[in-house]
Order: sequence, then structure tokens, then C-alpha cells
Amino acid sequence: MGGSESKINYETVDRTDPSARAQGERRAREENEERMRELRDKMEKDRELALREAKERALYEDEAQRMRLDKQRREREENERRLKEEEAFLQLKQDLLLYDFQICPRIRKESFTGLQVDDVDLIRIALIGPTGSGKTSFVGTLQRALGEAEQSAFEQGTGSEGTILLEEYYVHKKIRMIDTRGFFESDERLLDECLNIMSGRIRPGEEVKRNCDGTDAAANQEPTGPVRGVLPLSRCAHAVVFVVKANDPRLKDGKYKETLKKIREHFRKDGYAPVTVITYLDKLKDKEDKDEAFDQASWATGSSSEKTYFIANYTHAKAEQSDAVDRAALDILDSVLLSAERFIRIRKQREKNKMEREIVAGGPSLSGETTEQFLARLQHKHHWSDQGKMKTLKEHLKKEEINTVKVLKEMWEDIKSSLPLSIGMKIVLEEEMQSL
Ligand SMILES: Nc1nc2c(ncn2[C@@H]2O[C@H](COP(=O)(O)OP(=O)(O)OP(=O)(O)O)[C@@H](O)[C@H]2O)c(=O)[nH]1
Ligand SMILES: [Mg+2]
Repeated sequence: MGGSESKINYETVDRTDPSARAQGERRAREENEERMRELRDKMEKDRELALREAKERALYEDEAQRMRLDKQRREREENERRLKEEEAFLQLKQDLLLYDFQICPRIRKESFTGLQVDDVDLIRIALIGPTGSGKTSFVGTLQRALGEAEQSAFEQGTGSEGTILLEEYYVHKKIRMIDTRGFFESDERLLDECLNIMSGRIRPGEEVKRNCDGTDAAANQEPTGPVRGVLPLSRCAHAVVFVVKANDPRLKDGKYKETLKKIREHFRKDGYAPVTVITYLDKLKDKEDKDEAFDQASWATGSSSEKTYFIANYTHAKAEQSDAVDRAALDILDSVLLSAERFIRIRKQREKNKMEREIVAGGPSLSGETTEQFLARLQHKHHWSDQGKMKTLKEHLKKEEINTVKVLKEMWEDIKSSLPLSIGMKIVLEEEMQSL
């Protein structure tokens, strides 16, 4: 990085064959269902046995016999506790394998009543953390825990000096992980880049310029698509995960806390509640080490204790399947999905409030409104259904990357004949755009 400017290249990593992936997903679900059936049979048999033994115990007067049976009972209870834990894990895995934000979100579906969230089909999760903290390994661990057939995330990026790849990984048909690199190498100036990634302004496959003198990277960003500005929620990262290494000395000396300060403040204002993942659990010797790492990490990242987790990632050297690792990975994913859904709710509620304020104030300005907000406003005003023509129109505009009203207005004459709308709707749209 000798010059004043370096290029960062962003790529999508998805080398899996979609039909093999669908098969893999089905297999993972079937295997999980089979395990659950077996487990429940076993629990039922154990319950019957426990009942028989309890009856037997009542018959024995002899102290020694009773003690033996009591010991058996304690062992059985411990075993039952373990089986229940496993059952809860298999149930969680099943729920996550079937995860679909539109059909069965992790928070109550009613939480989204009155909000238009039909544009969010995928959940995007951004991983942020220093080089070598285990971000890519964590994606690989999640892929394995979910039974993904192909673990693309074990591969290392191909970046040469001065080039950093932004990789979007497939971990589930409705969940993507955005894997960033080397975030804390040049700290402060990465704030804009980080926010651009979160807001979807930098996307996989795009190239951005980062100035090494620390000046505002976003200000120097050349617009590469038709639109720069407010992007729809479907393009944003919906949750953020800080990945830190348990025994990283920079956790202790406060360096990360300082580095993350501004980013954290932005996230909080934007409605994100970051989850912290502490990797290298396998390198911590005892409880004292663990407590210390936990306190340092949540202090540095600002995540609450309920949102701070440990994991010992699967790695090349430690690839053997482990229920404890799978369990930790899926618990983390569950927590991140909750965080993502709350973020979506907050953002949609804010959009709705803004829209309603603008209606009261006599309409929004042309400059800032997204097509999503614009159409939502018209639907509200004209009682148009969210389905049918409106749904097709939104998909069409999304595909064409027409994300703001400004662009829609500019391109209107070229695209209007191809839009799936009635003449009446087109007239309303034209009039509304003219009035801005
Ligand atoms: N023992 C142990 N090693 C880990 C763990 N997580 C990751 N590693 C190892 O740490 C090294 C770095 O892991 P990566 O997943 O490539 O780290 P990263 O955060 O993606 O790094 P960059 O992409 O360079 O930012 C690799 O050699 C991994 O095998 C863990 O939980 N325990
Ligand atoms: Mg990596």
C-alpha cells in the first residue's frame, strides 16, 4: 500500500450448484427430522422405564436396594436433561433450516402488522472484525452447522496487496453473510466504508476507492450504478456481528473499544443491535480466562451480555463434527436473526412515520424519496393492494435498479410502456411525480 490510493475489490462467493444445494438442504432437514424422531422414541422409552423403577423402588424396604435405585434415578434425570437439551437443539435447527422471514420470522409475525416488509426476501448479516479473528471460519462453521453441502467459506480470499474482497456467502437459502476483511488495520477511515457496506451502497462485485491519507472515502466514491443515495432496505445489511478473537491483546488495551466507538454510535442510531462473537474458545484454559475474555469483548464492542457468545470455530486443523460447536453456531445465528428482524421493524416503522409526516406536511421532496417509499405512500393514499400489479411493479423497478423517485422520473418516458400497470395507475404516478 505504498501509494496514496488503493483499490478494494468486492466479490460474491457462491460457487455452489443450486440443485445440489436444494438437495443438500432437503437432506439436512430429513436427517434432522430422523434424529428428532429417534430422540423422542428414546425419551418415551426412558420415561416408561423410570416409571417402572419408581414402582419398584416403592416396593423395596431394604435401604441398600433403595440407595441403588435412587442412584439410578439421579442418573436417569441427568440423562433426561441432556436429551431435552438435544431436543431443543434439534428443534432450533429445524426452525432455522425452514427459516423464511416472510413466512415464519423468529419474532412474532404480528410485530410487522401495518408495515410493508414484502420487499425483504433475504436476511443479510455483516461480519466485522480484525484480520484473522475468524470471520470466514465462522461462516464456514455456520454452513456446516446448517448442513450445507459445500463449505465455500473455508476458502481464503484471493486479494493481493492493496486489494480487499468483500465476499457474500450463502449459508441458507434465505440468509447471506457479508464477510469483510482487515477492518482494523487502518481504523478511523474505515468508518465510511463500513457504513457503506451496511447501507448496501458498496455491494459484492463492486469496486470502491479508499484513500490511504484518511480522507472521506465515501466522498471519493464514484457512483457505479444508476443510483447512489438512499437505498431500499432489501439491499442493506440487516444485522451486524462483531467477530473478535478471545486472546487478542487489543481487546484488553482498549484499542478496539476506541476503534469501534464511532461505528457503534452509528449503528445504534441506525437501529442495529450488534451481536458479538468471541472466537478461539478452544484456546481458553479455564473459567477465569473465559470470564475475562467475555468482559473484555463486550466492553470493547458494546454488545450486551445476552448478545455476546463464544465459539470454537471449525478449522482445517479442527474439522471434526462437534455438537457443542453446532449448537453454539446456531444459537448465535438465532440471536442474529432476532437482531435483524428487530432492525427491519425499526427501519420500516421509521419509514412509515416519515411517510405519514410527509403526507401531513404536504408531500416529500423529490431529492430524498426512494421508489419504495414513494409507492408505499401511493398505496396508502389510493388504497392500492400490495399484491398483483404493485408487487410486479416493485420487482421490475428493483431489477432495473430504479431506486429513487428522481431516477424513476428521469427514466419514466423510456420505461412506462413496459410497466405492468393500468393506464389509470400510470396517470396517478405521473401526476404524483409532477407534483414533487
Ligand atoms: N483455534 C482456533 N483457530 C481459529 C478459530 N477461528 C479461526 N481460526 C483460525 O484463525 C485463522 C484466521 O481465520 P479466518 O477465518 O481466516 O479469519 P478472518 O477473520 O476471516 O481473517 P481475514 O479474512 O484476514 O480478515 C485461520 O488459520 C483459522 O484456522 C477458532 O475458533 N479457534
Ligand atoms: Mg476472512
